[in-house]
Amino acid sequence: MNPTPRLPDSFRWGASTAAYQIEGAPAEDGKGASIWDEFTARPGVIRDGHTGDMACDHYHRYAEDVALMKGLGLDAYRFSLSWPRIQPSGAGPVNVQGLDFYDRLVDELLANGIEPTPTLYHWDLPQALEDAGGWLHRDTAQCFAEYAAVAAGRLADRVSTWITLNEPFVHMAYGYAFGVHAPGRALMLDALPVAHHQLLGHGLAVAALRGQGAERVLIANNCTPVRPAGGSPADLAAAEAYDTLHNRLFNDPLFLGRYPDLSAYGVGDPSWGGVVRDGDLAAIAAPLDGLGLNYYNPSWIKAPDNKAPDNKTPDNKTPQATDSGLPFELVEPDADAYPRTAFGWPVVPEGLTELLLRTRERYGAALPPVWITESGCSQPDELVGGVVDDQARIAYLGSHLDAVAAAVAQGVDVRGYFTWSLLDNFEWAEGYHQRFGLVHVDFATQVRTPKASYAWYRDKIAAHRRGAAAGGAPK
Ligand code: IFM
Repeated sequence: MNPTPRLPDSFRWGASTAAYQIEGAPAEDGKGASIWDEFTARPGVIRDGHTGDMACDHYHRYAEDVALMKGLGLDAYRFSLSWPRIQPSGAGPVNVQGLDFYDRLVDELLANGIEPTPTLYHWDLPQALEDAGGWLHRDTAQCFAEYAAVAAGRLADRVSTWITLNEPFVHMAYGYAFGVHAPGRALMLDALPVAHHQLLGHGLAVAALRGQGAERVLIANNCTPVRPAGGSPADLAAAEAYDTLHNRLFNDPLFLGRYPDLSAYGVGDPSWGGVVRDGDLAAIAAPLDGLGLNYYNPSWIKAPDNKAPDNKTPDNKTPQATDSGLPFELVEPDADAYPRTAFGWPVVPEGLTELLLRTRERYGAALPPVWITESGCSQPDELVGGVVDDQARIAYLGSHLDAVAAAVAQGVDVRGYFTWSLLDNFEWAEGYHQRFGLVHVDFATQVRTPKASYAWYRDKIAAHRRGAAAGGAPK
């Protein structure tokens, strides 16, 4: 029997969060409104009317949270900067107090031996920019680059690794196409310019970050291995179309310098009707130091039925394409085929190996080193007698780390793993109903309780380091 492959000795261990999901303090110290502040105030859009107004109160409790990270022995912490905390209207005047907060956080991390790894944009666009057209508008890309320069101008003396965008696919699809996330626009295929303007913003931000001395720049794309639900030509074509929209649209321009064929979406013209301008693809394809991959599960795809539209989004899933004009339909695997998370998402660790191998196969030498920038699961965690015994999360993390090791053994250059998430937090349309953290948060009292998975991850990291120091990391 082959032993389970090892992770490289130099493998980096991390955890991820995002500003709106943990910070709270939505209007403190000069912060401007974001689209999530505005969206969550609308009745009926978030389960039980939850908002991120308090979240984990990380804005005030960051030192306690860094101590939790230190207890884990993290190498790196991935968090996001709130753009409207730094630039309240998204352009022009800078809010120095906002930068001061991230300055304190960065210093606290460094003092505890943890590498700060900020993401510039995790979906909390300044509301003022949304009012001017948001990511449908090309100028937002330029504003994003200016904000990147401001953030790096203050922090790049201590921050080496920067991530531009988080999951531009999800932001386009949920925020602008289906309207179940902020800014709540339901434009379906008319949301496509959001993809290009985010990617253009990314490319312009890469240059801005490097201009301020950033050493390493990545993007974090949410990717999924696409599996046709059946073997018919129609199912295979639908799977291709979904792969194009979810994965290739956001990776091809970075690593191939061109967009994939979007004819399945009625886009025949390479300029997308004037959206993609001369020079844009060169800017987007600026060399990167790494690709961040956020992985949760594969997608099973079949050819669309021509049935009535179903815009329900029960489990934070992409709404079904029906007579909406989309050339695919998402289907669920058999109920008993895989374990499920509390969200109902299938647990498919081998899908992560598959994703890494497919990504390497598609981009070959153009693919930079990969970091898993999110991987984790929501579970029905309960605090009983001061303990959260989240064995399902432990199994999830262990199997997904093994899946990374399997890809590494087949030659994929994976440098690190950030679990989602450090803390239970505000899970977007689901409010506080889905818990993803290694640390349980009581949202009424803000008491943090490390779960069993926290101790497991800590021990896993320590064992890996011991093995590396002894000349070969154990599994
Ligand atoms: O909580 C989110 C995160 O903000 C982006 N990636 C997926 C996570 C779980 O849904």
